[in-house]
Amino acid sequence: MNDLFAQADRGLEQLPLPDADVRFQRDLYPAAHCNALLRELIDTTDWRHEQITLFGRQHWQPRLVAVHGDAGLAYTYSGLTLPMQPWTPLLAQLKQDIEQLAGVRFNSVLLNWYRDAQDSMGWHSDDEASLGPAPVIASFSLGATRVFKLKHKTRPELKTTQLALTDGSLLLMAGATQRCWKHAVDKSRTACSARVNLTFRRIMPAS
Ligand SMILES: O=C(O)CCC(=O)C(=O)O
Ligand SMILES: [Mn+2]
Repeated sequence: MNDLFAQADRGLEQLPLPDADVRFQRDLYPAAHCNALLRELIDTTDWRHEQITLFGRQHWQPRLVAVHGDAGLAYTYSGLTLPMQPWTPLLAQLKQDIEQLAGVRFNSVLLNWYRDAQDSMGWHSDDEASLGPAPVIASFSLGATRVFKLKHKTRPELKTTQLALTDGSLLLMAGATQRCWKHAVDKSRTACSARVNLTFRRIMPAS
């Protein structure tokens, strides 16, 4: 596997991936602030443990989730529609800071709480029609570092890439990234503490 982490060490840096626009920045906030954000999000979010249907069978998702966003929007993925909760002051502030870096506006955020090393996310693309053909997705990580893997959908000669998403880091995915690549967060082979990931998105209102 390629490890691009060493190349992405200062500022919002573009990763050298074909058919993709992926940028990475470490340390959006000081560590103490990230720690306070993590605690507050874990303690105050209305977390849900959901079941999804895979190949006709029901499974518990190996993580907890929540969605916040503008009134009137609905977010559906893997056949699951999560209730959209309103912006909290904390999430609205994060959204504003991240919009400045990303240069785009978001109207929703999906939160994932990986409680320990056993929690994970399987291979997928954020390619629901409601996100449009070339969505900009801003992924902000807090807490334990977990490995984010990227795999091209049709070019097996491109090795799976891995990127360590550290506490306080921001990953931007844009352009053809969702159309051409899948991503995943595996279970961790070593014990780890909690991680919360927030993916800010722009959902197109249903017409
Ligand atoms: O936890 C992560 O870094 C990935 C989250 C993700 O892919 C998603 O919410 O769609
Ligand atoms: Mn995703």
